[in-house]
Amino acid sequence: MYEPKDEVFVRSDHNPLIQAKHLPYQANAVFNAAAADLEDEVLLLIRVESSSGRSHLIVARSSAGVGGWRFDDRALLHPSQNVPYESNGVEDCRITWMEDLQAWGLAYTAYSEQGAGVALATTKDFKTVERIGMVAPPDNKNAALFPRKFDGHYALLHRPRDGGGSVWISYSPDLVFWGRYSVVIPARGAPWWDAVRVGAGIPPIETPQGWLVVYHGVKEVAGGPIYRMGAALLDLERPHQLLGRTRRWLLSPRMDYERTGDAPNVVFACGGFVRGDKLWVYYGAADSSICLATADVSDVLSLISDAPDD
Ligand code: BMA
Repeated sequence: MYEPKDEVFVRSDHNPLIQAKHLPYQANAVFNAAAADLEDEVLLLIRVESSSGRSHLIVARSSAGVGGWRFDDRALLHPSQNVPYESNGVEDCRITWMEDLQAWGLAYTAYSEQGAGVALATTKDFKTVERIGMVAPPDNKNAALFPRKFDGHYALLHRPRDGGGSVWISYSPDLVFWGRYSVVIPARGAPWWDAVRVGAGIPPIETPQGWLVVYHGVKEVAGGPIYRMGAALLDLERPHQLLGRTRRWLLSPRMDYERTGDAPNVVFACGGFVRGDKLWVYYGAADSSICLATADVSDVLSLISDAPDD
């Protein structure tokens, strides 16, 4: 298999791990899964786009996190007229273990006739959810909660469409009311790989050096947008401070399954965790499948601190 030499991530030999044909029911596509490491198994909350074009989120489990996926009988979150802000679908969840709540925090894109905004919910068992509500109105996406509080406040990364295409952070005492907005990872401008839009990928991971944030960056070229993956480091106690970011991307669409699909040239991470010294990242490929890539955490951190030139 072709292994690019300029990327620290190693793709699973089993990619693409999950496609629509693996689901027990008919759907257009599966992609952009959140992930939780349950130690004896990996849980993914996968985005399924049905043939109506709307998406729902359903749990899939696998003991090794690679194959043998078992799907729940019904979706955990499904578009419903009872929840007006989700009437056109739920997309691109990120899961964070919230230490003080002893529950999983879900941050996802909630779609309605008014557009796509950021909604939060919690779950303890992945069978039922407690909705917190919409916390950032349209147009806003790519939200991820930090696992702990800062001076008594929760923190959330998100990406308002009109905020310069940059990742913003905000704080809340109760997960409901949010404020103290600031830009934390700016889009870098042309000609960079993360020129026009960036968005948090997997939830922030605490390391001795700072919060490690895997993010996607978009460059618009004549053939359309290219979505790639990089990483940034945020201050441990003041996460609105950017300490560094990779100069180069860490994963770029190269494989056929990343190049070809409903949205070509897309690698888009929503789920991941650290196991031992490895960073596991589940990413959507071309909006048509779910894939896995792993990297040494120390390699990713050194590409942020050393940021080698071209
Ligand atoms: C983004 C989101 C993602 C999608 C990506 C590539 O704006 O809508 O859900 O995977 O575009 O199409």
